[in-house]
Amino acid sequence: ESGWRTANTKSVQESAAAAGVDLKFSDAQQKQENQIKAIRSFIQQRVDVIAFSPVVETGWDTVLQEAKRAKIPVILTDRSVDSTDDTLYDTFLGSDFIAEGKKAGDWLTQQYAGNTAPVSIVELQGTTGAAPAIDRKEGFTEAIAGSPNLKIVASQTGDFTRSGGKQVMEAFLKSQPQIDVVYAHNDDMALGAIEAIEAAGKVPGQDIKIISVDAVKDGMQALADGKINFIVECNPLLGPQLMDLAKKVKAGEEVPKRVVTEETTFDQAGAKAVLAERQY
Ligand code: GYE
Repeated sequence: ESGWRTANTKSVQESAAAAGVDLKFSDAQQKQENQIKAIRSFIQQRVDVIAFSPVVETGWDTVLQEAKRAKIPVILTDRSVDSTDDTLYDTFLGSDFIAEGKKAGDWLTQQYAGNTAPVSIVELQGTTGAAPAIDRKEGFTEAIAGSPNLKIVASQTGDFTRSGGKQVMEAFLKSQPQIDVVYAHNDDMALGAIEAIEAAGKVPGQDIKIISVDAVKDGMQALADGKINFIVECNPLLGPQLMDLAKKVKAGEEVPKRVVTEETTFDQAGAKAVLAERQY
């Protein structure tokens, strides 16, 4: 689905090998029904711990109750669920997506501080119903609420993919009389938007400013090249912490209910400075 997902998967697989953990890995191809099938299969195999990244927030209580009845601890990684019963999982390891959206909105607000001219923003949302899509929208909207000239004039899901971002941006370029800023919920959609903007004869990063989230290699390259203006990092390297948490829950040790990933932000100068050392 994205550069982020590839890096996250690699981190989990490499960390399992390094930790001597026997990892059974299932790629659900972005489908909830496949995730549920895989969880049921892991329950039948009587694994020690189940960890997964819920593709959407809703619809998990039944299968998580089955894991609980089988006395198999569950770790939510990357994304969370909307279950009101938090005994259905031992811990949630992942980013604070509302904070990520707020960082994006705060940067934009600073860029236009003191201006009163209208600024038209189009938003490329992540997968419909996914925690990062819901929360990044909430954080961004909250952050720009104090600047009435900053307006989201169009918002649509590009499903976190490059092709989705390109298709939606092509439609926005046709339907919107004026676009000043793109807010993309991930780098892959921002990179798709760049293709559409350039095909329309406009200069990304100049004619249309772009803010994105993730800071994967291709996104950071576009930022260093001036095609993106600001990226909020979403760290995919959850593997080491996941293996540590898995060993603790297997051993019956107490773990925090929430483990928040550490991450930062990058402007164009910042990207140039770190590009060579980025791991993903
Ligand atoms: O930002 C995006 C991927 O769940 C935080 O999923 C993750 C998001 C990430 O599609 O690139």
